[in-house]
Amino acid sequence: MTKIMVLNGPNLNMVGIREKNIYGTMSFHDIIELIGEEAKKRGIEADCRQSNHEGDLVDWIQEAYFAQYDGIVMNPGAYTHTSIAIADAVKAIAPVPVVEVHISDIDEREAFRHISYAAPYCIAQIKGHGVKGYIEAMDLIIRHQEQAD
Ligand code: CA2
Repeated sequence: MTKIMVLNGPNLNMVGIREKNIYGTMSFHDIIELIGEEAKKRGIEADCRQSNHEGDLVDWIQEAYFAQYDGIVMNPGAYTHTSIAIADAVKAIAPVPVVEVHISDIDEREAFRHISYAAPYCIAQIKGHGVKGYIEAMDLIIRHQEQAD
């Protein structure tokens, strides 16, 4: 069975509680439940994780490689704009496909959010599509895997 890791970085557990105008009203718990339901519909497994710690995200990206996951859907939160360690980890696990997701459109926000260190090593970046961006990212990985088969 296709197995995808869904990684979320710092503060994503706060969506739906604060800054609803930017991130929407859906709680993080409900987002994870939705991703699980959509994965089930597609006959795949989504292993969803969230951490406020950069090293956890690096460890999980490496785990996805060693445990032979089929791909990663990743919203690194603010680490998107700061973390060379996460970018290096994504680069290191090639050719495992990684899709970067942002709920908000980072290019329409503050200048410091315009840079993503990991994006050059991802097969795609989805931004500003809200929560459905995670589902689109999952579909991109499924399609990518079908093309490889
Ligand atoms: O748009 C996205 O998905 C982001 O990755 C979300 C990050 C932000 O740092 C990125 O620039 C874009 C923030 C995660 C949620 O942070 C919250 C902060 C306050 C209240 C609720 C959520």
